[in-house]
Amino acid sequence: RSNGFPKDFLWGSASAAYQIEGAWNEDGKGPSNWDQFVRIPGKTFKATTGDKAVDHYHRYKEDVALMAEMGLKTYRFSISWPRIIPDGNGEINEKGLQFYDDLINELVKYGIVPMVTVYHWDMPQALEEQYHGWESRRIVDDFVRYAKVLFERYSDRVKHWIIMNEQNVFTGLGWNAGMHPPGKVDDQKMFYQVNHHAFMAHAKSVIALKEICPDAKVGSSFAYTPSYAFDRKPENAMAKMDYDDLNNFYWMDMYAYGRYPRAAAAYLKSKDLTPVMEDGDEDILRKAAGLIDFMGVNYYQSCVVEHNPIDGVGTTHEMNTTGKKGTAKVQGVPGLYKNPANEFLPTTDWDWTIDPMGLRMCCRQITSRYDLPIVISENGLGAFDKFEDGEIHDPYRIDYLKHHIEELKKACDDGCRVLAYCTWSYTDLLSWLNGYQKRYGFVYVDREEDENSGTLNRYKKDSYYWYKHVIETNGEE
Ligand code: BGP
Repeated sequence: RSNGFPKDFLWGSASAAYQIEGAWNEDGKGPSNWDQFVRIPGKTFKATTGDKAVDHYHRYKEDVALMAEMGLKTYRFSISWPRIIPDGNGEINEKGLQFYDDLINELVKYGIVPMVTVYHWDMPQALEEQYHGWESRRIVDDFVRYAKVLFERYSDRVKHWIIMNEQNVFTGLGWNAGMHPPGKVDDQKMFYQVNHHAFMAHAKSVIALKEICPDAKVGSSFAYTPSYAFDRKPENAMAKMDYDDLNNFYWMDMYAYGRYPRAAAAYLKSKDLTPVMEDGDEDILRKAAGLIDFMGVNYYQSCVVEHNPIDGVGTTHEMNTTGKKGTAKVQGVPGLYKNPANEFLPTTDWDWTIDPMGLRMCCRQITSRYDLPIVISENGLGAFDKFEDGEIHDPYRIDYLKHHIEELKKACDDGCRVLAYCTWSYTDLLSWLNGYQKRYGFVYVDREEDENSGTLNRYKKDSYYWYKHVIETNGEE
């Protein structure tokens, strides 16, 4: 018998400050690492910036009204650190705090549950200049101070908190692939050190939140890419184990258990990559692990893992950021694994594998390894949309989401405790590396790469009406 989604299931949608707000230098906001990074020629698609983004900063009321009309149960958004503390560790900017007060109040007015991400990648640029941001241990205290400002101000109305968004992505692209700030390439040693700092920032923030607001629910969101062994050759099954330990469990074990997978720790030691830790860190990490309420999962795709010889392929420093299908390259870690394409699954125009069952597998894996509740904090399809006489027909997006929701329902029937499902994204927004042409929203925004293009007006896509119905029927349709 199918029970389906729980009655109080949180049907939601998500965004991040830099990708929607704009108003990059208004009301006292300081510059972020992303404000700086997008200005380096060649770093992002057509050097698109979030200066104006989709102007959510000025249009938040209109956006929230559209959410209310849709019947959205929860809205996940992030807070911009440089809006709250412009130089990262100095004065607090009341106007920045006020903006999120207004947004939260607007959501609460319509009965939409606010789900807040503390860090979705926009760090005050001043911290980069003071001590190289995440590379320095000093960031931990500055981060926790910032997080506490948020908890003290908003936790009367905000009960769902996500501390970190995709720590694996911002560190991997920032210190290995050179595609996110600070744009470092193949700096493995620093990659693991930076991750230790981010784990400490996460852990100390979790502990602080529970002191300030014991009934808050907290976790971090992980970009989970579940894997398949290439075939039944034992060396490929072994490569899959290496992949999972180093790419998935490395983060999730730390959030859930406060320690690294043993095989990953042993690998780091053998390569002299073990991060420097301070006395007491392990206790703090374990304490926070005991306090988290859920595992946040951002799911887009699965991957294939094949053994990779020592002289095999390494990290790609290029990605398909144009939407020209078939331009993505295979990447891997020499001596361990590589990730060839999966010929059994279709792909998006940006070469992301489409695999709805992978979402159910993520939930099953988390349930058996950690037995934690799960928040699906992102899932969605990036696509080119066509605007025709005020209408946007996006059956491909409906199809993508429909199949993922069906698999999520099966995960619930399997006994996984799924609390929420947030699509990426609510309105169209800036895709970090792929510009505005890669669209994810239920709500179309009239703009292109050029800052002066378009009216920024909002239009409902077909998927908007479809998701409204999904919510009304609690996922039965
Ligand atoms: C996740 C990020 C989001 C969002 C999404 C889509 O990694 O948390 O911020 O951008 O991916 O990715 P992209 O914009 O690269 O298509």
